[in-house]
Amino acid sequence: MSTSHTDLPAFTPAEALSPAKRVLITGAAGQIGYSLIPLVASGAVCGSQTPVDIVLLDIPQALPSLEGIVMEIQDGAYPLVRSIITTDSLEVAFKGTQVALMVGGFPRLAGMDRKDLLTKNAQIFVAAGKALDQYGDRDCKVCVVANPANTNCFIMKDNCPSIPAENFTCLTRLDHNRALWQLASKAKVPVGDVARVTIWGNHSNTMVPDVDQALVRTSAGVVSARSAIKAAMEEGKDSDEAVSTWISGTFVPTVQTRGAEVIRVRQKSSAMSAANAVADHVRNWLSTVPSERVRANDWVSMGIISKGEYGIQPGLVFSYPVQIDTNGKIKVVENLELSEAVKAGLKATEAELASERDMYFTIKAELAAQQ
Ligand code: NAX
Repeated sequence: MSTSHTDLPAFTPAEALSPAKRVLITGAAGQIGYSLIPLVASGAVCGSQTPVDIVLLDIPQALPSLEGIVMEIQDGAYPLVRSIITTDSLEVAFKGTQVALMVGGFPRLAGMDRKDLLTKNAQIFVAAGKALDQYGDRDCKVCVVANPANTNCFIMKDNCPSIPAENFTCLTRLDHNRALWQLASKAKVPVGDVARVTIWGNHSNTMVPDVDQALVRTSAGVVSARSAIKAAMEEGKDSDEAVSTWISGTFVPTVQTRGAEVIRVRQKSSAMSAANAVADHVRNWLSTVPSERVRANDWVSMGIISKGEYGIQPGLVFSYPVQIDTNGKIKVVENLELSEAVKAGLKATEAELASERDMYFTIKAELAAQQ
């Protein structure tokens, strides 16, 4: 085929694109930021048809490094990127923000206990919540990544009364994806042939990975996870008891402690898979392209503000199995029959979240008394 230089290139018609979104990434100069920014720029986060105005926030010392990242975004020549801003100002960062990816936080240093860590991060998320309340888009969608993710999300909402509670979420998709892979590999199927796994509760070691409702596509058809695991086990070891032992003794602790294991092996935390999980979480929620949403008759795990589903205290940010309609409305999958082990796990992870929330209320009172 020959191309005449007088023919116009096939530029994407403007009407083929969705309205642009202003996307804030906090902690943009950090490890996850470096893996996440190209995913935002390429459309893997907000959807492949959605242009983005990218806003990168970090602390003042990190601004020079952000300038280098801006050069790299420019050099990526991403067709969806309309503009790039770097800042250390909350006002600039949150002005008109439509998607807030809250990655920046204070790391756990040697000798810090949970309350010290929560105090440092509470200050960051109180300020972020207030800034979003004051400057953000009224329908801004929030995904909190920085740990303690569920409670940081709780704190942000507590300081942002003007934006609906259903817009606040935290990331448990990395745990969900880890569970998918562990189950697929045990059942000896590709990961895309696994559906309906759930992560319940806190993004911490008390999370409850649950495969009781999971389905696996095998050569024998679509079967329960337990049947698929049993069929893939060595002959003679393929008992129901062996399946239960693998789930409680290998699968659950592997998923719960995977983050620490990656640090042990890689000597750095799991930034690439975390960024990929943020992309999955937000794209499934916000993309305008149907194939980029949650698969029909499947679900994903998200930390959301509980309305009391499954007996959890309302207001806690709790990871549930969710489906998302075409308007981006997140709905908990209800009426699942839970095993006694899962029910007990839910109580324990709920108790941990309630204690983190109460610790925050103490910190809030102490901060108020100092003013
Ligand atoms: P890094 O320490 O590499 O980056 C954090 C960035 O945040 C730094 O650039 C720092 O300057 C910035 N920062 C600190 N205070 C800030 C503030 N007040 N405003 C804006 N930026 C600020 O950590 P990274 O590996 O990127 O991890 C980021 C967070 O994700 C951590 O809290 C980590 O624990 C959490 N994670 C959460 C996961 C989840 O599934 N929810 C999994 C991955 C990760 O562990």
